[in-house]
Amino acid sequence: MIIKTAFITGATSGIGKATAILFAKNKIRLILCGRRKERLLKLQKELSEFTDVHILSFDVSKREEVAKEIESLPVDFKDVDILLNNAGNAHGLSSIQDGIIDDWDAMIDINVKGLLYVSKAIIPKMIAKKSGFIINIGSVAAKEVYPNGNVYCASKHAVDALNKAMRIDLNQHNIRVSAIHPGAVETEFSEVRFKGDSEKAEGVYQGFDALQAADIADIIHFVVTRPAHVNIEDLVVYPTAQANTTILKRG
Ligand code: NDP
Ligand code: 8X3
Repeated sequence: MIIKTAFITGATSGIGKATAILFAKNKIRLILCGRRKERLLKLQKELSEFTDVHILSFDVSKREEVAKEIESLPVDFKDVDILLNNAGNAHGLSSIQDGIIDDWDAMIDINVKGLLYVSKAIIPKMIAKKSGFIINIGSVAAKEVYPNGNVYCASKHAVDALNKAMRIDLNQHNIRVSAIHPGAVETEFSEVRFKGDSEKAEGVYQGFDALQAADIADIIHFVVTRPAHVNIEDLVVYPTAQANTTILKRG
């Protein structure tokens, strides 16, 4: 097997972390990113028995930081084959009239602009070697709008549009682009959305079998291991109990 290198944003938790673990076990070399450096260091230590791991601690929404950190990659990690644009979160769940502008800024800055800043720094490396794979993590909120989801849904609709745009513009460079759009995945996502209110966050996943981060990692791994001539445009993945963003069978 050809050894590949994957660059994963949001590797400190949830879907990004689960993907890092699965990729490591499949001997994919890793560049793991996130703001919480102590978590990155711990994960690096754990996964080093399987593969080479480099860590970069930066905030995806800080344009200069993103460029500087990616520029700092050591020579043997500069050649990125897979970019997993995963870092992101929802901040708040309120009507448009009650929305908090700082929350809106956070979602647009991280989920949309952050994804763009990271992609802007990595894409030239892929163009230069005429190959690469970009996986964008959208959401079912990229496909539907639900009550009080307004700006989070808008940010993920933007990810859906950018996924399509990247595939069009990068087609001539032999770069594959795919998106995964999950429904409810039990991660720290709701802790962040509800700003540390654990009771509210835990309630989101009660009474049904939510998707786990490892389920999404498995799908990401499937997508990136298709033969070179196969590109999956996108996949929408729900837990069985969830029919769409508003219909969820509990109990
Ligand atoms: P988690 O909260 O568990 O993980 C979010 C990750 O994003 C963390 O590693 C966090 O790292 C990173 N992150 C957040 N903000 C920043 C930032 N400003 N700069 C750098 N990294 C950042 O949630 P999930 O694993 O569930 O979320 C991953 C992706 O999946 C997100 O894009 C989310 O929107 C999407 N998603 C989640 C669903 C769910 O139900 N859980 C469903 C559909 C989509 P750190 O804090 O260390 O920086
Ligand atoms: C996370 C899933 O339904 O809370 O993107 O938007 S949802």
